[in-house]
Amino acid sequence: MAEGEPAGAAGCLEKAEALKSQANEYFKVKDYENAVKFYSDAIELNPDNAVYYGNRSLAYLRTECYGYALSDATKAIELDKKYIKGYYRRATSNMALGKFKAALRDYETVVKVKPNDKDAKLKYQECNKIVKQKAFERAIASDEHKRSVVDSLDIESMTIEDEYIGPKMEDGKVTVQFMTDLMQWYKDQKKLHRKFAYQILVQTKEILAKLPSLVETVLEEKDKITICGDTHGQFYDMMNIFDLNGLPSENNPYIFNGDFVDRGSFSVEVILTLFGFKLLYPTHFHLLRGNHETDNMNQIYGFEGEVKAKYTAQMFELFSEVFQWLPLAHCINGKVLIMHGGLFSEDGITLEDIRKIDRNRQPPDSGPMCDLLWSDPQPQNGRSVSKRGVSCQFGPDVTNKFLEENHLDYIIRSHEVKPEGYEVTHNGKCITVFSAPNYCDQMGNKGAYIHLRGSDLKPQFHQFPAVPHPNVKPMAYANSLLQMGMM
Ligand SMILES: [Mn+2]
Repeated sequence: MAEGEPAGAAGCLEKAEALKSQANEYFKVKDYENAVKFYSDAIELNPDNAVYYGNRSLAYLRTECYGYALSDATKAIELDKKYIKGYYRRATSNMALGKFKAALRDYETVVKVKPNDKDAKLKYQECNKIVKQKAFERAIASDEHKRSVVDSLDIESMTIEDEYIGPKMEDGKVTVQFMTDLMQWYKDQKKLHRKFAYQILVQTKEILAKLPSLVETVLEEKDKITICGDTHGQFYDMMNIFDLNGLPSENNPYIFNGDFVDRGSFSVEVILTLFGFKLLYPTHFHLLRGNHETDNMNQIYGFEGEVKAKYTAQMFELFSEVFQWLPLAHCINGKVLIMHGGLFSEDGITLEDIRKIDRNRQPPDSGPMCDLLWSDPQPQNGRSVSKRGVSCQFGPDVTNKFLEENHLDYIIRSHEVKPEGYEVTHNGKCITVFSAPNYCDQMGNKGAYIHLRGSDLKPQFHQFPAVPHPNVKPMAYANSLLQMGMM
């Protein structure tokens, strides 16, 4: 404290420091919401301390608010050009947003400032590798039509070794027996033979490619359907859903609302089980695309690494092709619309616009396809900049207008972890459901799924706790630059 400064200001700075310490305590026990709140209070009292922004940026990173994390890190650097953590955090935010070149610039700065720092050098090299690989991928992608992996596969000639005692498809078909065996096999941490994995992928691609971008189904008076949110590679929790709610069947239909893979380290098990059920019950088991069924996300959040570890890079490419055919939205009885993210950055989008989306691609940076996968609701009216740095946040007035114009009752979306596993907002018109309990082994949230009955289409919520899983940590296959501890 400089001498002669008024006591009031000193008191203010002291108070800000106390708030920061409190925020740090919340951060330590992973209460990121309160951490953000207290860092924000500290910033209000003293807006010139780079550390407050740097710390809040980290709390935002942990809650996947990459847009906010990015702007806080930028502010921290503005306030203190020598604040190294600011550069790390901005780089991490950019990595998470798939902006690898921007991330590289920050790692470069750190290496220049701290030439003897081994960790900084390692991160720089790792990021540089990704930037070069991306440039290479762009170069080959421009060669006219990309050939499908399917054309270069010779599944028939893949032999099943005598030692293999795992589940077997029958005449190339998924059966109830195969699915039962597969789930047990996976619970025992065994690997499905690559021949069957490829068969599942090729057949799933064929089925999905025939579906429209907006799937429309009818739920009869007496029927019930179960809607699940994000599962994120938490295979054992997904098995628990089937234990509690029954296996999928024609009498027990399901919708899984995207984000099947990444983060959780049993993503291969989750996705091949889901695809298996899609093949077994094509009209009673529905899958929608999430923002994690995309190349950018899979590259950093673990799925690509996991497929390469358990199978091959070629198989990952085929997964990517299949993901591109996942439908983007599902409408039940013309009244309930389901999508992974939410509504749109502009007014006037109709169901017909969704039907017309040419979805067989990586999602663009903006527009209706991007919004369906990425947007979030907000409590205040209107729209605002997304905390994630992609798409937008939409208010209750936006939801009302969209529902009225399209003669819908309400929307169900996923995409955000909620303490209770679900959340009802926008006067009951916007429902969030999330089915990965204790997300990433650290959020302490419940999971939930929703029952809808044809008779009234009223959502009934069912919550469930996390179950134990074998000792493979979440993010075990993720890019090292993003692994939790390194942030
Ligand atoms: Mn998501």
